[in-house]
Amino acid sequence: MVDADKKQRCGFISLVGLPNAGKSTLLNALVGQKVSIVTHKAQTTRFRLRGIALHQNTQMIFVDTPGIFSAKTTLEKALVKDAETALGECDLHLLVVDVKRGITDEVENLLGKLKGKRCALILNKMDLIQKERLLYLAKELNDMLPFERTFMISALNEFGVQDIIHDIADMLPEGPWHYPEDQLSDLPMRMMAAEITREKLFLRLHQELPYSLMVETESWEDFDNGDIKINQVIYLQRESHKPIVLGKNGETVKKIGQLAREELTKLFDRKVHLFLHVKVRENWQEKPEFYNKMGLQLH
Ligand SMILES: Nc1nc2c(ncn2[C@@H]2O[C@H](COP(=O)(O)OP(=O)(O)OP(=O)(O)O)[C@@H](O)[C@H]2O)c(=O)[nH]1
Ligand SMILES: [Mg+2]
Repeated sequence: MVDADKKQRCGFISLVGLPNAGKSTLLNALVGQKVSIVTHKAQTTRFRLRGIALHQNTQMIFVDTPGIFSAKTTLEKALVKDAETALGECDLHLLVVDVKRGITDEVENLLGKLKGKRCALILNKMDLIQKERLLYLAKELNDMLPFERTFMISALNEFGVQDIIHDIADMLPEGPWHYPEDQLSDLPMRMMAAEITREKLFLRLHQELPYSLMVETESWEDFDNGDIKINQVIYLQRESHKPIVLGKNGETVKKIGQLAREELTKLFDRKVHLFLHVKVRENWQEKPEFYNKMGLQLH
């Protein structure tokens, strides 16, 4: 409940960590609705996106980011650069660590980048390890960087998530809210729709293929009866990927379209007619215009 006599607070809180740590799962749990796609594969998130939660008079703007790691390809470098932007922009940083994987060189590298900033530690996936190991990790990581708070959670089971909201609200500065009270995300619907299709592609396709494609919502039509017609293009890097994405008699892309349509229908609470078109753009990952479409920068 909003207390009219209490001053408003508002702040930006980054969710940073290695790929696959559970940042997007946590964002969705914090917001209470799916705003960021999640898969079991690393490097699912491709750009910063905001999810908004309210606690009493505080508006908390969580910024989900791509995982930070030692990037090699052009796309990977753009993802990491985008994530690192959040380190300069936010009032507070939540370092999300997958406790099953523990403290790796890349975690240590990230701790270096967080030095001197306001940080809290999120030990995620606590459902996967013993309590003694959890306590050991909490101590080790706090010895390396003194965190203002440490939370032990399971984002997947939404365990410990409300404690984060409750505890960090007071850490944010006083100031007017940035977004209307009912807004949950800054992602335009066309991009959300493209993300849902990309999630289904990630879940359905294997090896390097999901990483070498992108999805764009090309057109969106609202009909008088409430239905939505969406045309999307799936861009592939190579001609040889096309038969795999299409599948025998087009079955693979049909299944992906069906799964995306079902989820979009639920999400928008309207009937969705989704049409997927597969196009090859050799080496799109080297072309700036594709990064612009994704809200990223090439260099
Ligand atoms: N067991 C367990 N799995 C989890 C938990 N949180 C997330 N996961 C799983 O971890 C995987 C990665 O989750 P994401 O939320 O996509 O991770 P991410 O950090 O956003 O990954 P990138 O976007 O690739 O950087 C998914 O399969 C999740 O279901 C948890 O608390 N426990
Ligand atoms: Mg993610």
